[in-house]
Amino acid sequence: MRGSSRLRRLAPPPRAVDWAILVAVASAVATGLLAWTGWLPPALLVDLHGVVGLTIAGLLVFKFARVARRVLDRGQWDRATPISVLLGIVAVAALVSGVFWGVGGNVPIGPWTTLNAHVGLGLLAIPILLVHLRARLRLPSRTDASRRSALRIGGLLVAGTLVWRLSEAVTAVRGVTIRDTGSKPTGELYDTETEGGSFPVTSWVADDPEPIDRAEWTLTVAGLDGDGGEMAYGDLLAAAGDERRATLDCTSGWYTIQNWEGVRVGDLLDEAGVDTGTEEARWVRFVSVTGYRWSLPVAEAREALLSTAIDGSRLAHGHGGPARLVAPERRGFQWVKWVERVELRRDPDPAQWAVTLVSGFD
Ligand SMILES: Nc1nc2c(c(=O)[nH]1)N[C@H]1C(S)=C(S)[C@@H](COP(=O)(O)O)O[C@H]1N2
Ligand SMILES: [Mo]
Repeated sequence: MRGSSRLRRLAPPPRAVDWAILVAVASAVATGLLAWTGWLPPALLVDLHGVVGLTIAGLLVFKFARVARRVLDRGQWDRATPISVLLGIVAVAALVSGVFWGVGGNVPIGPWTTLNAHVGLGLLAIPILLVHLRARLRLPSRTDASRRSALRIGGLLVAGTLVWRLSEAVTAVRGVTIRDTGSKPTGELYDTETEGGSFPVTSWVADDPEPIDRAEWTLTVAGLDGDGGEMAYGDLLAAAGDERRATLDCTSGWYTIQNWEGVRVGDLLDEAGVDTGTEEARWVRFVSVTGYRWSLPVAEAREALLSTAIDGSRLAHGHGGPARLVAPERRGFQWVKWVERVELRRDPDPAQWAVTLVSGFD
C-alpha cells in the first residue's frame, strides 16, 4: 500500500508516538474533568481539551498504521492484544463522540446525551489504558526524544489546533450556540424552550424523593453556635421577593436560562439571626432531604438564591420544590434541590463530591 508506506515515512519513532499519546491522554483527561466539573473556569480548558483530543486523533493514525498488520493477523495475537483492541475501539468512540458533540451533533441514548457518552467513554478508557500499559509499557530511549520526533509531534499539535478552530467555525456557521462549558441550549436537544418554559428534570442515579408536602416541610437555618432557627414554607414565601435571571447548566450538556424567584441566602441567614460576619464563618452548606448537598464560600452563598418559584409559578417537585439552590455561574449539579437545611460552616465539605454520586441509595 503506497499510502501507508508514505504514512510510515512521516511517522515519528514508534515510542515517541506512544509517549506522546500517553501525555496527550493524561492532558485530555485532566482538562476534560476540570472543565466538566466546573473545578476551574472552563473557557480555556475546553479549548485545550479539543486541541489535545484532535492531536490524539492524529497520533492514533500513526499508531494504528504501525500496528495494523499485527492486529489483523490473528496468528500474531498475544494475551494482551484483546485489551489493546478494546482500547483502540473505546478511544476512537470517545474521540468521535467528542468531535460530534463539539460540532453540534447529539444522538441521545435514553436519558444520555452524546456528551454523557463522551465523558463515559473517556473515563472507561482510563482503566483499559492502565491494563494495556502494564503489558506494553516501554520506557523511551534517547533516539525517541529526537529533534525529528519533537518537530513531527509539534506539527500534529499545530494541525490539531487548526482543526479545532475549524470545528468552532463549523458550529458558528451552523448557528449552534455552545457555552464555554460545552453545553448547548435545551432547545437544541429537547423539545423545550431555552429561555423560560420547561426544561429537563435531572437527578443523579437514585436521588428521587417522594413529593414534599409543603404544609409539613420546614427549613432549618443553622449558625455555628446553635443560633438560627426553623422556618415554615409560609415564612419562606413571606421572605421571598428576590429574583435572579440565571443559567442552569447541567454536566449532561444542556443549559436553560430562567427567572428564578425566592430569597437571597444572605437575607435568609440574617433573618434567622445567623451571624456570617465572623472570622470562622467561611462556608454555607445546602442540604437536601435526600442527603445530597453542596457548600459555597460564604460571600458567594450570600448572593445565591434559595428559589421557590420560576416566573411566578411555584417550583415543581422535579425541579426541587419547595426550595432549591440557585448558584449562578456554578454547574447544575451544585444547585441542590429539595433543600431542607442551610448551615454555616467553618470548613468546606470534601465528601460532598462523593455524596452527590451516591445519595438516595440507602
Ligand atoms: N438533591 C438533588 N439536587 C440536585 C440533583 C439531584 O440529583 N439531587 N441533581 C443536580 C443536577 S445534576 C442538575 S443539572 C440540576 C438539575 O435541575 P433540574 O432537575 O431542575 O433541571 O439539579 C441538581 N440538584
Ligand atoms: Mo446535571
